Amino acid sequence: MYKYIRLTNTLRYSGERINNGIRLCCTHEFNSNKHRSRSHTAGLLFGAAVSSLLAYKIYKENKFVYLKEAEKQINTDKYGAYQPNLPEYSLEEVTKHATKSTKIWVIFRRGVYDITSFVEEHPGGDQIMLGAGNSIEPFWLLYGVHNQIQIYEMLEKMRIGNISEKDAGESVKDMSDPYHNDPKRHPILKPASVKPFNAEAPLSLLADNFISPNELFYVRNHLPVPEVDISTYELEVEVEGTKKKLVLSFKDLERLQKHTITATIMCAGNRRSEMSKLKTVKGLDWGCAAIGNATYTGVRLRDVLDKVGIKEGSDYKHVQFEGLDTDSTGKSYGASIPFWRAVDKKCDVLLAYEMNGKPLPKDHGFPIRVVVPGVVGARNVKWLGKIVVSQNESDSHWQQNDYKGFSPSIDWDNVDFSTAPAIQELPVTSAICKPAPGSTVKIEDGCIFVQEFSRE
Ligand SMILES: Nc1nc2c(c(=O)[nH]1)N[C@H]1C(S)=C(S)[C@@H](COP(=O)(O)O)O[C@H]1N2
Ligand SMILES: [Mo]
Repeated sequence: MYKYIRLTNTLRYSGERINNGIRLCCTHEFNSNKHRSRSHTAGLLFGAAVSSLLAYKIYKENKFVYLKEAEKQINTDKYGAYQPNLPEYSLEEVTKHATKSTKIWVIFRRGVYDITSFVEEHPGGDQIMLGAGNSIEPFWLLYGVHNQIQIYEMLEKMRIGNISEKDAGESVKDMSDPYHNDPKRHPILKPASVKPFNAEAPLSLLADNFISPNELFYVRNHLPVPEVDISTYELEVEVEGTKKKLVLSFKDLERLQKHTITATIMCAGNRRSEMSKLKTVKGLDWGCAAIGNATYTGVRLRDVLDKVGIKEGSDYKHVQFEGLDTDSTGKSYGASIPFWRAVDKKCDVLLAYEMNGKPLPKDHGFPIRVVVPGVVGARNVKWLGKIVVSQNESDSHWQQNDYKGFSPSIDWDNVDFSTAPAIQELPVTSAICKPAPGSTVKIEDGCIFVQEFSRE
């Protein structure tokens, strides 16, 4: 329900839905008896149709933004460069320093660093531990988000020496770019990070379509996009603690009863840039468009579980999903949802192979992704490789040490992830897509026209 929308701190507006948006009228100057309220229908209500001319203009503008982003390369050559005044270590020597008791050393380019104190002060920083006693470069190639001057500066403060010339570059010698399989993207997607690829469409275009076109649908990848051959693709289904097991090919899945749903998927980080205006929030700086609404076709998860002998009412607590995308240690992206949701017919949890009537695009999980209507994006696992019915939640980093909510008094120095439940449902949200924030609008008869989305 909405009654008032606050656009400024001093004026109140009442809104009236007209076919493709809302007419907002200032209730200070105009008859306040005219306030109206109406309930939104469930799902995403994107206002419709704006002239293609405007769309083209925005397209061009954003193409430019995209190009500017791509050019914004930072020069980091001086970090990790050889420093003649510091001692030299062999790789063998560095590998002896991989735990807190021996001190934790890492290599970056020619530099050797003692990061023990950093690891102690940042308990959540376990990704840096992947490189303990060796080079962190293979991991940094994977997590492009680290490519920031502040991080290089911080590392350089922990510098203790140089790696010997003989051993320098050893760990990245045979490493091609792990992102070389990533697909081509529509240039209108504004990347918040390129490797891994994370991008949203301009907010104003989001409001043009109730169903978000595949090309404009936001992309949130934590890792490189895996290359999957549909003819050899296999989905494993396991029931923990039993011998029940099923392996399904893509054709097997296609043979099961086909089901189509319309669902909204939103990233938990959507609108983080607005939150950061109040208090800096760690993570990708998403605008308002890390959300999309699509039709998905595939098979119900409950039908697949039924095939392995698991029915509604069975005594299990969670269903875990593993993606085929892996980090440099071979660990895959993973998440889980409560068992009851996985088997409840009304919850419509789907293993989707089509998005908006087309085969699932590579960025959105080709050939199979989980779609969990009403549940945070992070649990909608893409490139699905394995399903495990279990008494436990997924032990993945993204289920245990990320995607959890804390009170404002908790910060990165005092956060204990084990104290909060993993996010499943997200709160209701709505945002004005047009006019854009900060733009000047024409007031007609005391009213302006806005287009918005809401997600319930
Ligand atoms: N395998 C896998 N599944 C994943 C992710 C991922 O990185 N790997 N990202 C998750 C997150 S955080 C979100 S918000 C959604 C994004 O889905 P989309 O890229 O199709 O919009 O996918 C989820 N599923
Ligand atoms: Mo997300």
